[in-house]
Amino acid sequence: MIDYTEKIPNNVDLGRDRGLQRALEHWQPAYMGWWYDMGPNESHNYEVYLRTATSVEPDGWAQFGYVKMPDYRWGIFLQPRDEKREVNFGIHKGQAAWQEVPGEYRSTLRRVIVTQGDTEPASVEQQRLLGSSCPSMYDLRNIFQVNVEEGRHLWAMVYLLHRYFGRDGREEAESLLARRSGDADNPRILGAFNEPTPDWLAFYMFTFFTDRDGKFQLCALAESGFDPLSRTCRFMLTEEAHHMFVGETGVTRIIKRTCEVMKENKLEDPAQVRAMGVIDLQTIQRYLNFHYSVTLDLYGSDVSSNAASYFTNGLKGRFRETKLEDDHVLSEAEYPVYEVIGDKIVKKSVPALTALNERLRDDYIEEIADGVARWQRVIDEAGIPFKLTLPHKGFHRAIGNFAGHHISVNGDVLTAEAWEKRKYEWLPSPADEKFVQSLMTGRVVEPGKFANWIAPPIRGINSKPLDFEYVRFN
Ligand code: BYC
Repeated sequence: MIDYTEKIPNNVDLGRDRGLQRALEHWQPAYMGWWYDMGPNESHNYEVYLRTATSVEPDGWAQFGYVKMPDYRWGIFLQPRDEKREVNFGIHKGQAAWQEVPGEYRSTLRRVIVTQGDTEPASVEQQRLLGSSCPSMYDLRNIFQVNVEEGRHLWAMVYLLHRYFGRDGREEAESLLARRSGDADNPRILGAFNEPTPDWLAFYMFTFFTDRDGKFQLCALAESGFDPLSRTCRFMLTEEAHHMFVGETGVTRIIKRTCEVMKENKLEDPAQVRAMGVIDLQTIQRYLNFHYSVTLDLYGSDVSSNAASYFTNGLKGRFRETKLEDDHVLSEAEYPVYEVIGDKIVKKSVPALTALNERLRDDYIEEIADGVARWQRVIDEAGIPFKLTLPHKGFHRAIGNFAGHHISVNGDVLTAEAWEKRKYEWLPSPADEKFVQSLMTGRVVEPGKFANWIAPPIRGINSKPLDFEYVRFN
């Protein structure tokens, strides 16, 4: 169970390590300062129907109740330790999992933890203005739930930095509160976390696509031989599931509403669909293309010696590493990657060890394809002849073998001029964004009411009705 009588709720017996407790209690007001500045805008007095973790056991970790977000009990929750756990891959395979950081991997591990930690506050910053254009009280509550849990994920990484990395760790923890999404001088580390999330379609796409990168990266880190990192990530994954749910159902509901309006009014022309105050499927496809492609970049270069050494040294595994049936060392295996040669995309085989970023990206793509197929079903059920597709893996990429090339959604290699001419067939144009935002100029917060451009969800949160007062504005 988690001890909520402590200033910092935790299940790591924090009180026994006074130095660590003091260091974290020192970081806590800085975190709160960041939350007041960069957390959801104008929300500090709202009472929000939130879930809070009460236990890390799979059954019954959540308790629901009204909380003012600055009073949310951010804390440190690790999955219980398995005394028998081993390093399951790489050159240390078969050794007991490490409870302290091996000296030779200290800077690498710190870097991975900082990179992970940096994404969490970044996403809160990206979403901070969305409350003022929410489509319903239900959705407003959901974005706040996502935001407080991203805050907790930051706490999770900061705990590891403070507990295991001494002074450098404490400095990194401070820097996590100093960088800002999109800042010209001090941006967040990874590309996608510096892109704006200007509207709710972008928010749902982000939580579907980018939070799912979170899932896959956390799964890979949950395999780590560094046991505290593994245990932290395992608990974070239980929270991540809700974020992806918000994204998947959010887009589903937008598609559903558009399809209803198209069917009722027998419309297909996007301009006529827009005139009815809903988002045309073509625009949804362009948002999908954008969020998919910037998220693919988050997996890093197709061929990466960093990724090879993370794996070889037992720091970061593959997706579901222990379920895979091979030697878990990858000394002989090969893996296909793609590169652009002239005006062609060519497949080539490289040592699997160097292609681990690409492999994780491919695992991710498989899961994404299933989600997009579920969206497609909504369109098919409405009998509308429109096909949502995933663009080619090389489309609109800024990291890896496709960076610097212009690849169409179908995988054609284009000249810079051809790309410039056609890019807004595939990516949201300023006019598309302007249109989407024109639907979201104010917030809809009457209990049970939903904006015209989105269908209500099938059910409420924690079995509450849809017209439940999920947020009290005071
Ligand atoms: N943008 O060898 P490479 C989440 C850099 S999301 C900018 O390919 P590596 C969440 C790279 O840092 C999950 N730079 O990279 C979701 C390196 O820099 P240096 C986040 C990039 O190391 C929603 C250089 O390029 N977690 O949790 O194999 C809401 C060479 O690259 C990018 C993690 O990512 C980029 N996209 O792999 C809230 C897990 N990609 O050393 C939260 C931790 C690469 O040359 N991170 N670079 O200066 C990692 O495991 C790895 O750092 C990466 C990159 C997979 C990201």
